[in-house]
Amino acid sequence: MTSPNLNSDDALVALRGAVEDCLTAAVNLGAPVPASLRNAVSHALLGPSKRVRPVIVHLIASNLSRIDPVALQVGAAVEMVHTASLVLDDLPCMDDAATRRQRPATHKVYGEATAILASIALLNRAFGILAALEIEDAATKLRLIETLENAVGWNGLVAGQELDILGNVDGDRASAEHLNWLKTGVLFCAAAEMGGILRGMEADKLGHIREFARELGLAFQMADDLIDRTATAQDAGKDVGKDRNKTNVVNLLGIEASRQACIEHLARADAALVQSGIDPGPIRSLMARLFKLSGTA
Ligand code: GRG
Repeated sequence: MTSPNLNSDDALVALRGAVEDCLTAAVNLGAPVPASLRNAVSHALLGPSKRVRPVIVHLIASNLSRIDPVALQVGAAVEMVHTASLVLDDLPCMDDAATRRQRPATHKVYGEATAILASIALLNRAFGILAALEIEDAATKLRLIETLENAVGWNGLVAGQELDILGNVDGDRASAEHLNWLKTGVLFCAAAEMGGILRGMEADKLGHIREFARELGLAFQMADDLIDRTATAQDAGKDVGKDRNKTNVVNLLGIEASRQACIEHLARADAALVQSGIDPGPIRSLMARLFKLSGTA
């Protein structure tokens, strides 16, 4: 698939369109799935989203003049894990949110039991997609699977959520940033690293890519917390004000200092990106778009 001006804003829109098509195809299995489960999965996965994680996979994996079907599949797997986590996060026993991706949260439409099952189905399908990737090198495939598993598991998202439920740790910036790392940074890092693995990057370059994604993820979670404090639910497309009583970085530092810290994370992300040797242009365009709503771009 060729995409002539992938280096421009238009090309980012085209890439997001290709990501949407890939996700839509991924849920149309053709297998006899109960309609309620299929609809719940589609509702959660295909709602309006920025698709930042699959776009990152692709921008790091591929030559920017073409859309790469394997990078799209890998991005779809990461997006399914992310969506599975959002469905669980919105449940009454977790963040108890009513709106997600400009729609009622999945459990509000399909009930809690089906929402949990939809989340498990998404998680499972993500690894099925990686296992079925059309790449010859089995070792590469295993590295991709291992990278994603590390990000989801009890060293990653699951641990972050548990700490969040426990009500954050020591009430200082370092522990709040550690929580941000687990809740958001690890999956950003996995997305970027999986892109780097597909590109065949050497270990030292992959290190810069991980550093880029770590800083971007920290900035992104901080921006998400700023949105929770400052945006309307309509602009955010999800519940806001849920974190008012949490010990997160924004509540610790205040809004202006958090914006500044976010800008500093983005500057460090940019420096690491340049060191990785990847053309920084398209990822810079992506970052500029992403951080508009939080007032940090
Ligand atoms: C077993 C997959 C799994 C997870 C269990 C529930 C859980 C552990 C983790 C949830 C962690 C969580 C909700 C982190 C927040 C991440 C975040 C910044 C979400 C918003 O992401 P966007 O803005 O959303 O990219 P869109 O809708 O654009 O994709």
